Amino acid sequence: IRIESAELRIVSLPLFTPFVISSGTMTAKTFPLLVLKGEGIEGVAEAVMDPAPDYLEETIAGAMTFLREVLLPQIVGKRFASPYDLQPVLSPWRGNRMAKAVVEMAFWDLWAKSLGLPLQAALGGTGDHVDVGVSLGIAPVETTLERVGAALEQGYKRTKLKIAQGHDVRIVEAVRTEYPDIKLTVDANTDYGLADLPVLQMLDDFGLDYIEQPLAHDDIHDHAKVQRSLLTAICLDESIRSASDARKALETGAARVINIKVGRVGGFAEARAIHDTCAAFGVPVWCGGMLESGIGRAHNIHLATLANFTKPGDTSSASRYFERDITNEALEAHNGEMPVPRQGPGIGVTLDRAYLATVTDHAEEVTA
Ligand code: OSB
Ligand code: MG
Repeated sequence: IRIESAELRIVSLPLFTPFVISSGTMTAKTFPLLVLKGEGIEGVAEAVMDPAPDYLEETIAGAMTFLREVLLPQIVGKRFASPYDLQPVLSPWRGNRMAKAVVEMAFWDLWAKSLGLPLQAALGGTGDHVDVGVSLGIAPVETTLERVGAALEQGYKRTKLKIAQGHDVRIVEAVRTEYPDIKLTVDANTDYGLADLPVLQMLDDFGLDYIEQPLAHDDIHDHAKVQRSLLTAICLDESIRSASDARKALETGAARVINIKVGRVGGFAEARAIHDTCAAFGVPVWCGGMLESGIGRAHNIHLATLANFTKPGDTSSASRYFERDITNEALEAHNGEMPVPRQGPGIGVTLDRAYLATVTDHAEEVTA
């Protein structure tokens, strides 16, 4: 396929309620959106970096420059037979996996559409839905209990509580006391250190399915130390950027579960390699999220149909976050099952161009 042009936007969707995690608060979801065009087909993807480098190092401003000045000029006007042919363009550059991912993911959508296949089939996934749970931001105990109750009423299959220093044992204990049997997890988004081992060990009393990313974003070694002193499984998110990271984490016993976000790891080729590495170790994975719009959610759902995604993912209904989405198709879960979008081949959702225009902060075109 020859890429004839690229449309690059910054889109901002207001959130119903601020989403609070240990590393920051989001009041709107702002993201770069990329459309690759070729042979009468459009491939679409969104990037997951934030305006500020709070979750990982990349920023929207940095990514826009890197995309506009480096990556897109090497792609527009060129022909690529498959997503793997993008690797020579992407792999020479250090880091910047979120920026690389948006290019690779948009091309996967374009390529699957050119083959007339759902993205899921091009990736090797099966099934018509994926199991999902909710991720609940940091809030007072009462609010959290209400949110847990609402999520359970809607049938979500797992409840993940965001925790931070001083907002951990108390909140988990309150939820566990009210709901003794639910599948419960916590996500610290790197808020703890080795010195906090006693607090993490207290969490062992609550039958959590896993504790997500307790320590630093760039640290696998100390997670291995902590995992040896915990009964509860550690799940790594921020620390896993590649299949090589996954191998190191699993060889050293730093985690027993891995959260894969295709937008964090550089795209589907790397996401699948991580998935396969974990399968080889007998370690389950699940599909994380970054409060994506319908475009990124669709990518996540297709990925989560691969065989080793055996734990419920974070792709809950878009209506929990947004008044209105930029896709024509609503991505809504029922009883904790999110249907695989199948409005045509590729990601199976289409852009609502009229609404997109009203939530676009910036738009530019890259041509050959
Ligand atoms: O760590 O998984 C995370 C949202 C923003 C940044 C980091 C994370 C999250 C989530 C939300 O937990 C998951 C979602 O609903 O998309
Ligand atoms: Mg996380």
